[in-house]
Amino acid sequence: MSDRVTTITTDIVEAVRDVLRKHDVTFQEYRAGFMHLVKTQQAGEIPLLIDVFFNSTIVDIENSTRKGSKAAIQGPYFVEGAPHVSGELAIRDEDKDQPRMVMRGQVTDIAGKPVPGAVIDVWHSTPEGRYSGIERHGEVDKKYYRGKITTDANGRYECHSILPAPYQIPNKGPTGQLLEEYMGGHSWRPAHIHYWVQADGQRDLISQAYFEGGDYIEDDCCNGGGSDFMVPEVYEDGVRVMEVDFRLEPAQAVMQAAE
Ligand code: MBD
Ligand code: FE
Repeated sequence: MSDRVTTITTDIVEAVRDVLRKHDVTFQEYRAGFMHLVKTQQAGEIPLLIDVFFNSTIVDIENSTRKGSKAAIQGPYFVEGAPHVSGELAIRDEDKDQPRMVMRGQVTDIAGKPVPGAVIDVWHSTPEGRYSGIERHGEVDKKYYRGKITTDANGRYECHSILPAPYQIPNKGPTGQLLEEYMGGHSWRPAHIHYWVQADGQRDLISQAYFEGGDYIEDDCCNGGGSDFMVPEVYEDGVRVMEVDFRLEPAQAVMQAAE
C-alpha cells in the first residue's frame, strides 16, 4: 500500500467524475470514450497518447526545481541500450544524401566547470519523421539515429548525423485521429533532437533541441512549450551546427526539493 498512490489516484478519479458531471456525459459517450482507449491500447499507442497530453506537465513540475538547464518532454520513443558511438550516428543507406547536422557542445556543472565522461543519449527521427526501433513506425532498425556520446576531458562532445524533420504523430492511428478528426487540431511536432544526459553525481537531464524558425515550434501538438535549446540556423561547410551546452546540477538537489 502506498499513501501517495492512494491520494493521487483518488484525486484523479474525483477530477474525472467532476468532468463527467459537468458535461452530463451519457452512457453512450462514456462507452465510446473508453472504447477509444481500448483502440489506442490495441494500436500500441498508450504511451504516445499519455505523453501527448501529460508529459509536458510533468516537465513543468520538474523544471520548477531545476537550477541548471531545463528539461523538455522525453516522449515515447527512447530505447534502452543504444550503442556507444563516436563521431557519427548510424545513417541508413537511403539517407546518405540527406542534409547533415553536427551535434556538439559542452556539458558543465552548475558552476560552469566542464564535466568529462558524461554520457549523452541522443535520438531523433528519420527525414520522414519515423523513429528507429519502433515496430509500427515501419521497421527502421534500432541502430539508426540513436547513440550514446561521451564527453571528452573538456566536457565536450561532437557527433554527426542527418537532419530530422518535423514529426507527425501517425495520423491514421487513434492518437492522431483524436487530435485531428475528433478535436480539430493537428498532430505535428517541430523537428527536434532528444537528449538524455547522465553524469556521476549530477541530476539527469532529459531535454530536446529545436531548430530556430522551424515549423510547429509555437504550435506543438504535445504542448512542448519550446526548450532551453532553440538553436539558430548556422552552417559549417553546408552542415547544420546544433550547438547545445548542458548545465547539470548536483543530484542531491532532487532530494532537497523532495523533502
Ligand atoms: C515524439 O517524437 C515526441 O518527441 C513526443 C514528445 C511525442 C510524440 C512523438
Ligand atoms: Fe521525438
